Amino acid sequence: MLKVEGVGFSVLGLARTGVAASNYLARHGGDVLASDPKPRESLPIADLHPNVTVVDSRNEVREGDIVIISPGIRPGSPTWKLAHEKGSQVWSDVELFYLLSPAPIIAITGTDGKSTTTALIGKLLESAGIHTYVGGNIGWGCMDGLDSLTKDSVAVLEVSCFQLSHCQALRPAVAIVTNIAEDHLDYYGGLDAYIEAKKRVFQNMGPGDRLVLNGDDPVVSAFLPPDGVQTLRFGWTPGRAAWCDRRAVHVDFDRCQLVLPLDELKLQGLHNAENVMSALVAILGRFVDFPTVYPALRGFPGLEHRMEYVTQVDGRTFFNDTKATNPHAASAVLRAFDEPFVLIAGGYDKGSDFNEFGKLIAQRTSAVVLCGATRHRIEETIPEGHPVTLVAGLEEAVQKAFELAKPGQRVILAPACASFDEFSDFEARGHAFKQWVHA
Ligand code: UMA
Repeated sequence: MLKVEGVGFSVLGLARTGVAASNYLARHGGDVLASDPKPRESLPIADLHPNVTVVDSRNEVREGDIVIISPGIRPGSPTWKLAHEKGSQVWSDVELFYLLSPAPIIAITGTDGKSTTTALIGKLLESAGIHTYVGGNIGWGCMDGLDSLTKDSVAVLEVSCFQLSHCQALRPAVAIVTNIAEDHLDYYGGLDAYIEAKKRVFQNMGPGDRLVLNGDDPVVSAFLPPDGVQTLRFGWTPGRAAWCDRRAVHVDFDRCQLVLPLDELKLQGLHNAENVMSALVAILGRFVDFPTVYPALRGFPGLEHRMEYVTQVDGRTFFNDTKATNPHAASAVLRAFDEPFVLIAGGYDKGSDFNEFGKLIAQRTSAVVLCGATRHRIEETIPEGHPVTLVAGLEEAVQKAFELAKPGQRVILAPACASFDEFSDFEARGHAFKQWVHA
C-alpha cells in the first residue's frame, strides 16, 4: 500500500477534490502543499486540516512531489504543464484512492447514467448489509470515505474521464462502461482522446475481475478487455447477460436468472432500464443475490436532478433533468416517454453536435423552449414548422413552458448542454429551476 507519512504531495485545486485529498493526506502524516489561483478569501481554508500549507492566488508544485490534480484542470493548461514538469507522479484522487483502499472498487464510467447506476449499486449493496462507500464524480469525491473502509467493505465510485486521465495503476474489481457518446470535446479536442480516457478503467483488470459493457453501444461493444476478465454485456438484444424488451429486464448469466417487469420499479423511463441492467450484472452472483436486493431495487426513487419529479402546476407535471448536460443524455429523455411533452433545453456551448437532438425534438415534443448560449444553434437543427420559443434565460423559459403545456402534460428540463453560461454548475441550475417552478 502507498506510504503517505513523510511523503510530499502538491495538491492542485482547492474545491471538493483538493480539499478531501489534502485533508486525508495531512491526517495521515503527508507533507501537503495545496494551491489554487483563487484569492485566499475565496478558498475554503476553514475546511482544511491545520497541517496543510496553502498557497493562494496561483498554483504551485514542489519539485519531486506526488501531484494530486483536480479533474477540472484541463490537459495542456499552464497548471497541467506545471504538474507534469515538476511532479514525480500526477494522479487523480481516484488513483490515490485505489492505491490506499483496503476495499474492492466497483468503478462506473461512460457518458450517461453513471450517477444513477452508482447510487443504485450503493443502495443495493447496503440493503444486503454490506458496508458500502459511494463517491467520486457523483458530487463529493472519494477521499473522505477512505478511512471508514475495511477489506470487507465495497467502494462504489463514479469515475469521470477527467479522473481516469490521471490513473495509471487503477484496477477495479468490477467496472461498468455505460455507453460512449460525444461529450467534453472542448476538454479533449476530439472523441478519440475521450474514448482512450474511458478505456483506462479496465486497462489493468485481469482474472477474477468483472467488466460490464453496453453490448449495443458501437464504441463500447468493440472494446477488447484484457485476458481473463469476465466480460458481461447488457442491452436490448436477447442473449445478453441482461437485456430489456421494453417491458421487462431479463437477466441470464452464471447462475443468475430472473425476469423483472419495469412497472414494478419507481425508476422512470427506458434509459433507466439500462442503469438497472448494468447494476444487476455488476453485483449479482459476486456480492449479492437477487431476492436480497429486490425490495431496495423496487423502491429506488432515482437521484436529484435526473428525471426528478418537481411538482404539478395546474395539471402540468414538471421534471428536473438538469444532469442531461449533453445531447445524448437529453435524447435519452426524449426517447423515454411515448406521450409528447414540452421540453426546456439550451445552455453553455461546449461544441456539441445537435443535429440528431433537433430531429428528435420535432418527433417527441409538442413544443420546445430554448434558452442560453446555444439556443440559436439548437434552433437551426429543428425541422421547420415545429413550435420553438427562444428566451434568454431559464427563469423565462419556465414561464413560457408552463404557458405552452396543456393540463396533463409533462414539462421536462433536459438542457443537452452544460450550465456555465448562466450557473456555476448543473446542480445550481437544477435548484434554480425547481425554485422558479414552485414560484
Ligand atoms: N483550479 C486550479 N488551477 C487551474 C484551474 C482550476 O487550481 O488551472 C482550481 C479552481 O480555482 C477551483 C478548483 O480547481 O477551485 C476546481 O476544481 P474542479 O473543477 O475539479 O472542482 P471539484 O469541486 O473538485 O469537482 C470535481 C468534478 N469537477 C469536474 O470534473 C469539472 C466534479 O464533477 C466532481 O463531482 C467532484 O470533483 C468530486 O469528484 C462535476 C462535473 O461536472 C460535477 N463532472 C463532469 C461531468 O459529470 O460531466 C466530468
